[in-house]
Amino acid sequence: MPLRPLNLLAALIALACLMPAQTSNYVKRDVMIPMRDGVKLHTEIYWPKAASAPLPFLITRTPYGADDDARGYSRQLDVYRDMLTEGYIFVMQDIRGRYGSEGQFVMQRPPRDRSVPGSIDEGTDTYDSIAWLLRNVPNNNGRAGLLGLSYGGWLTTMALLEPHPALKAASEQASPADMFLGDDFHHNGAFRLSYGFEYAAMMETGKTNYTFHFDQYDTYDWYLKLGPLSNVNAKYLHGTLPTWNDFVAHPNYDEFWKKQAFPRYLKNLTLTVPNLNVAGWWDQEDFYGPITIYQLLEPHDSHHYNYLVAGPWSHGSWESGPGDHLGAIPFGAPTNEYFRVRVQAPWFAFWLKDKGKLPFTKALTFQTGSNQWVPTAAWPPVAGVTREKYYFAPEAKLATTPPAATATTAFDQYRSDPARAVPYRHRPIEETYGPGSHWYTWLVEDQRFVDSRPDVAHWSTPALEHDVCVAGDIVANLFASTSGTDSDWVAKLIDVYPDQDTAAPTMSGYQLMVADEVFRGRFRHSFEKPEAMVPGQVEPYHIDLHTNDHCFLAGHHIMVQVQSTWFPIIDRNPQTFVPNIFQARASDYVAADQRIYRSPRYPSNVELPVLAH
Ligand code: PG9
Repeated sequence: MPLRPLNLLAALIALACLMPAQTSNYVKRDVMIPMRDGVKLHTEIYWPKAASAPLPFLITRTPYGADDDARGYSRQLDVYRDMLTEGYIFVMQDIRGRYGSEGQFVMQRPPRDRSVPGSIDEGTDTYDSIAWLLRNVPNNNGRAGLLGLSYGGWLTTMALLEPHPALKAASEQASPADMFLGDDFHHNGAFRLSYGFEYAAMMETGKTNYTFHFDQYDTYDWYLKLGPLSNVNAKYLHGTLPTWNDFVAHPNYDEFWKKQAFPRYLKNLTLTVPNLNVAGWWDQEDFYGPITIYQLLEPHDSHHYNYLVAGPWSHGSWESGPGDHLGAIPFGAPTNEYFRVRVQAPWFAFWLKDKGKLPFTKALTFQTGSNQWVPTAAWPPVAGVTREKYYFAPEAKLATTPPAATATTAFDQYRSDPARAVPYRHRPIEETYGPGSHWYTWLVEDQRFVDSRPDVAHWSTPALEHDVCVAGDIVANLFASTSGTDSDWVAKLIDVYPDQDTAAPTMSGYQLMVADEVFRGRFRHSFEKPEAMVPGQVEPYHIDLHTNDHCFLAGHHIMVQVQSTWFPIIDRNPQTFVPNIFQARASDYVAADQRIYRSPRYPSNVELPVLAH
């Protein structure tokens, strides 16, 4: 994640406060550290001038550059602003092939084959860097900590596969875990078009970040006019970006995706390094990742080194600012600061400096709605939780009782037309990381902007008589059919505020999306082997809406929305089955009639882990 304009602004303000008093307290060294294959990585080392005792290293590795200011100090130092006084040797390193480092950049280079002597990956680069730092930087205490956000989180997780013995604490934050199933590039096989295209262009056009030039401010229009995905290479990229070419060549969950995804490597790994997994409930890029990494490591965490923090955050928002709200949603307290000061700083001090005690024992989640931090001994919690189904019912209602026996063929129907795709956020849809972009908070946007569209179906409860708090895994169980031969199903769980919210009038009727996901129908039986759908045939779809911790307060409504386009974050499903959607023709994109069933035989519902009240 490059510094976003919002983050950048916050970073600049913060840095203005830090400078020169704080940053000039550091001696900076710029070095090229040799790796085992001779490639040298550009590294900045910041040593606190006043330090008398030996200090641990705190390392961040990044593909986005250290982003030095006019005085040559990395703006990334701001990430540590609440840890500066503690005393660390801060290290920032450009990964292979990016910014000042030698070698070749490979998007999420898969773990190495250990049987090949001298083979490298991002884990060995971290290992070699730590070894060099221990030997070449005087007055270190022999310990290293590693943390990073998103791509940096993924680099951190990679370093846990073959960790250097001096690595004593790590924190993967918003790391992707599987780019086909749940993170930046696809969700359940549905391609994340705007993100995938813009990110590939940013990373692979040159050695430093590049911004693709759109000739339209509202990229919704641009992507619609683009037409079939084959036009990306035909008109713009001409086969120059390896990552885009990989998207085209690997439309299914094949070895290309599996060998870079974490399940294979983490499912039997016993952590030997304490790791703090950090996730944001409204992370628009990588929420699946940190939760999945935590879950993969949990069954064999015999040293009790696997920890989880989840807060009311967008992607990495916890790194800067107070965090007392996200978009229009207030949290009643500065949650970002809480994390940085009360969790992250003591966490590293404990493991790297033997100071203080750990801030919590296993998992710490921020329960939204009630707006409180809740420590738990295990996540998801089991005690006091019952799985309750809320069934789709006639007249757009959501009911706690299953459909009546008389309702034999009941369904709701809408027409999904790829030519009139539902926007995923308010238009204009600015380029993802462009000026004024609303990318960072789109998951908390008021969903009323689409609820009256004829191609968005919805069901909701009456006003709740008491709070309904959910903690754990949410699933949308849809029974659906299409008149086409391929289809996407997008399910959204929404907290609808009271029609007249006397406590917060401007929030009256607000539709806050709490959980959401897309499922590409062709993969309903297998992500490896897509299959055409049979027109009119009802099929079950169990859509994982992921884990959550949220209270629907008394007076609010629980709503579910279902739609079949979510554009351009998700590419348009042609709704005609073709072997590879990246090679679909314009004529393959057709409108289809979608039915969501709510009969005794096909009781579509959303399943919630409800806490006893
Ligand atoms: N979400 C970004 C990313 C991580 C890993 C691979 C591709 C993209 C990021 O913010 O770094």
